[in-house]
Amino acid sequence: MGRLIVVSNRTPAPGERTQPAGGLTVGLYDAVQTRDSLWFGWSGEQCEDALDRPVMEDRAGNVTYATFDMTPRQYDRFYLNFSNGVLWPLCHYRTQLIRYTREDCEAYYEANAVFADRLVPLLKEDDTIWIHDYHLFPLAEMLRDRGVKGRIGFFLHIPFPPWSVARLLPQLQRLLKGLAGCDRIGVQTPEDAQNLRGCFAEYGLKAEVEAVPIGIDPIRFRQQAIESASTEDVEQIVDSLVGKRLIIGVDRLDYSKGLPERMRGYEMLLKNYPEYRGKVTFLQITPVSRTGVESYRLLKEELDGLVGTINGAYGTPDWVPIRYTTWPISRNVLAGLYRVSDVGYITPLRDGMNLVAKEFIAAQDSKDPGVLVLSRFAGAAPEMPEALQVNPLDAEGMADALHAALTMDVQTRHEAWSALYGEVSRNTAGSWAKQFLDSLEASRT
Ligand code: ADQ
Repeated sequence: MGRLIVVSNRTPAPGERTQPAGGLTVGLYDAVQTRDSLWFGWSGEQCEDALDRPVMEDRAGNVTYATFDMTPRQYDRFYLNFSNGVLWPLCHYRTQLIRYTREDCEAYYEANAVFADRLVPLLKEDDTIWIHDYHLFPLAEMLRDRGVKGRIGFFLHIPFPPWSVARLLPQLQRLLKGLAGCDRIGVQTPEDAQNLRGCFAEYGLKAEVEAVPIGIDPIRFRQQAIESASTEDVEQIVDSLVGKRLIIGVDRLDYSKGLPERMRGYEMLLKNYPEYRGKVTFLQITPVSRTGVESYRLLKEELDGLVGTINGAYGTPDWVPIRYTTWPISRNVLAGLYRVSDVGYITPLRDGMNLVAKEFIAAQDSKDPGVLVLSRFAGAAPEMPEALQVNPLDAEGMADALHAALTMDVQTRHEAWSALYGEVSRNTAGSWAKQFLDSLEASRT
């Protein structure tokens, strides 16, 4: 079997290579460890003379990490402006937030060409290439143009919108034509697959699109949660709750995650069910991300204001309704916090998958499991019908679901959790990568 070449915008930082920190790194961890692999992408560093600097290689176990730096212009235009200021809002159905310029679009293609130029000399004939995510839509075609003949697969971690939304993107046809250079394209849900196929069809493009939902490593995460729940860090937090029920939310600070709507749902719980005042705590852990994009800065201001308003209106000298932090928390502590929580409150407006929902389930104590309140717009929703599914725009509905979760008897909780844990264990990170790579191998050479 030839090597596996993984290409993603960023490669895992050295500290994440043996201890994967989340999302894509966890998903690919097993796949790259069990086979001779090369992981190629941006180092995370920027410098003016980046284009004159060589690709750096670093071997750890079965994996060679090949990384290169970006110029500040590439970082601004390719990464911030086009990838995260155009493609991210488009794919999350937030068309009002798109800030398109032709110069950013060209910079996106130029940056992809740099990926291609730098990757080609590292490739061997029988390599299988697996490209990840929206930063690199055009890369497959650019590799083909440079003579690459081996199998190329692509996985989109975020949603793909229907034609009526996608067609807002100037040069959509060019983008999809680049993507069609792949032998196989994986997306998270059947809805995304249908949308993407529909867009290809509009331009008469042929491509193999398949829904392959990403999973986690439930055994490893569960073990982490069990160990972490009895550490001093987690016990201190539990002690500080003095018998209050705990609702937890964990997300990057991103407008796709429905954070203001989630706050309003919780506020409605306190308004419509006053018996919970002083008896419940909502802990929202939300490290800031992409602060270089204006819409993220505005969201943070909105959220800071909303949390302050709700805490001011309902809090008492001895009770804070919402505990809110914009600092990252270590994965270990996070796992333990999920385990000691009564409710996982995970309500994105749109999400490719949402691994936090799966991690929350994996972390629960099987004898006394917590309840998952999940947005029906998370990619995880079709796989998790036993969660209490909500529409994040419906604050009353969210409050009712929180109330249902907080009053659910242990037998009902156990039944829901068992079904959810069964699904999380069936469709893991390992089986996701295997399923995608098997179908890629089965495609044309
Ligand atoms: P993200 O948008 O980053 O990923 P998510 O799927 O929830 O969203 O994955 C985040 C990962 O980071 C999880 O493993 C989580 O534990 C971790 N994480 C989140 N908040 C954290 C915090 N405060 N501190 C520490 N760790 C934290 C993108 C898509 C998703 C898709 C994934 C994987 O947007 O929809 O599920 O890729 O395909």
